[in-house]
Amino acid sequence: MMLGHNRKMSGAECLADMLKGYGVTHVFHVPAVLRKTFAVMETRTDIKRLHVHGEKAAAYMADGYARATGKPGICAAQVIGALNLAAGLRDAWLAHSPVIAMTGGRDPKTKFRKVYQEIDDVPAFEPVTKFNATIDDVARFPDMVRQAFRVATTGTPGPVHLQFRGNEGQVDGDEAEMEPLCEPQFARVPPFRPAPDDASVRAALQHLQAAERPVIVAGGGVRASGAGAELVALAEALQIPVATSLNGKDAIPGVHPLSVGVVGSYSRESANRVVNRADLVCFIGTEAGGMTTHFWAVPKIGTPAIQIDIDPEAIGRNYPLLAGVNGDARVTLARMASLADRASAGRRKAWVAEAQAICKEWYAKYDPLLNSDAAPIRPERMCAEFSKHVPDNGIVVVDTGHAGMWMGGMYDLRTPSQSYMRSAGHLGWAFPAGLGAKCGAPERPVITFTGDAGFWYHIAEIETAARWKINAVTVVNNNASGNQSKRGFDRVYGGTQTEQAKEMWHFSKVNFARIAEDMGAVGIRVEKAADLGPAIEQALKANRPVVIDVVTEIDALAPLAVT
Ligand SMILES: Cc1ncc(C[n+]2csc(CCOP(=O)(O)OP(=O)(O)O)c2C)c(N)n1
Repeated sequence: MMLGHNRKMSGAECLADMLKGYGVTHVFHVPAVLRKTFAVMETRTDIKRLHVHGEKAAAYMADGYARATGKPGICAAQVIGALNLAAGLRDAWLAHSPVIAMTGGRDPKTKFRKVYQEIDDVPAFEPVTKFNATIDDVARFPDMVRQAFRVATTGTPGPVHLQFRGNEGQVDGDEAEMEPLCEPQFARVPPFRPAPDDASVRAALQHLQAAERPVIVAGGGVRASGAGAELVALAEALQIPVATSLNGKDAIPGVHPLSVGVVGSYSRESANRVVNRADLVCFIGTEAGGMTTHFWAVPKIGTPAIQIDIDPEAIGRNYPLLAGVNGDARVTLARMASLADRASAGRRKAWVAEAQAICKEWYAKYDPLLNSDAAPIRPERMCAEFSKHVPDNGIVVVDTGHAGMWMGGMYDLRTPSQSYMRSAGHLGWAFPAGLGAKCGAPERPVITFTGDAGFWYHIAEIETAARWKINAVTVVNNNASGNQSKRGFDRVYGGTQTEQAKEMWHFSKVNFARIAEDMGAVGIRVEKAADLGPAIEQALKANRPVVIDVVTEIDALAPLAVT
C-alpha cells in the first residue's frame, strides 16, 4: 500500500483492513465489543471472530495462538469484561508473548457519571502490558494499531492494550480520512535481528573455549528467535551440554546427546546436577529468573557466567558476568559458531561423558515409573507416552503446577520440529492456549497436558472447540484433586493431614470424557496405562476436538528440584 493515500472510511473498515494486512486469522472475544468492526470483517476479510465463553480464556487463546505462530494474538472485550481480559494477559506478560488486547472504554461525554458497568480500566493493564493506550479519535486508528504491532513484536515481545472509546468501542463507527497502512515486518516475532558487536562475541567465545565444564542454559528467547538449529550447532561445535528453561524446552530435542533437560524448579534432576557442576554457565535468551535457577541456587551465585540476550537490561541482572553479549539469539549463535575454535572441543570430552552419564542415571532411576503399568495410572507413564506418540510436527501445550513439573521434567521432544509451550504460572492456561495454538497452526497436531484442577477453569471452552471445529487434543491428568498442594498441606498439618484437611485440595470424581461428549467433542476415558498410547493415536486421527480423561494416582507426587 502506498503512503499518503488517505480515503474516507470508518474505523471499523480501517481496523478490519489493518488486521487482515497484518495477517491476523482469528480474533478471540466475548461480545459485545467492536461490533461494527466484526461485522465488516465478514465482507472484507476471512478473519474468524471466535465468540468464546470467558474473557480470560479469550486472552489465553490469543496467547497460545501467538506462541504457536510468532504472530500477535488478538483478543477483545467490552468494558465490563476488560479486567477479566487483563487477568488473562498476565501469563503472556510473564512469558513475553505478543498479545494485543482490545477493549471498550469510557466516553468523555459521560465518564464520572456512574455509567453502567464502567470503571477506569486502564491502570489495571499497566503491570501486564508493554504499551497501554487509549484511542479516543477514529483518526488515530492507523498509527495506534501500527504501534501496537510494533511494540508487541520488538525487543523482548509482550502484550499491548488498546482501549477504544465507548463501552463497546463504538468509536469504530466514526469516519475519517485514513490510510490503513500496515508494516508487515511487525506482523511476527522478531521484526529485527540486531547483530552483536564482534568484540563481545569474541570475549564470550574465549571464556567458552577455555572452560572445561561449561553448560549452556537456553531460554524462551531462543524459541522466540527461532534459534534452535544455531544453538545445537554451537553446542556441537564446542561440545557443550545444553540445559533449557521451561520456556525454552523446545530449543533442543530432549533426545539430543548434549541435552541434559530442563533446569531449575520444574526440572529434571540431571539438568540441575550438570548445571551445578559446571565451571561456566552460558545463559542464552533467559532472564535467569527464579524458576529457571531454582531461586538462584542452580547455578549458585558466583559461578562464572556469560549471558546473551536481545534485552540489554537482562544481561547481568541475576548473575555477575565474565562477558555479556547483546543481540538476537539466532544471529549471535550463528556468529559464535562461525568464529568458534572447534579444536577446543577436545578439552571437554570428559565433561560431556560425565553429563551423559548423569542423564543415563536419570533414565535408569525413573525407568520403572516411566514404564509403570499401575492403575490408577502414574503421571510419569503419561509423560513417557507423550514422548512416544507426539507426532514429529506436534505442538505440546502444558499447564502449570504439577503438569509443569511432570512434563517439564519427564517429557522428551524427539525432533527439532516439535514445539513445547508452557504456562508461565497460571493454572488453567493450557486448555484455552492449546485451542488458540490449534487456530494458529491448524496443520499441526496440538496436544495439551493439564491436571483436572487446571482443566476445570475453562471447561466451558469445550463447547467453543466443538462449535469452531478446533481439533486440538486435550489430555487430563485426572486425580480428582490438585495434589501438587498435598506436600504444602502435609507441612502445615505437622506431617499428617486431618480428614478435613483434604477439603483443601480434593475434588469430586468426574468423568471428563462424558462431559466432553455432551458438549460436542470426542471423549475418551483411559483407566489402563496400556490404553493411553492408542488413545492418543485415535485422538490425533479423529479430526475433532478430543478430551482424553486419564484416571491417575492421587498419591503420585513429582520429584522436587535438586540443588
Ligand atoms: C491462577 C492460579 N491459581 C492457583 C495456583 C496454585 N496452584 C498450583 S498447582 C495447583 C493445583 C494443581 O492441580 P491439578 O491441575 O489438578 O494438577 P495435580 O496437582 O492434581 O496434578 C494450584 C492450585 C496457580 N498456579 N495458578
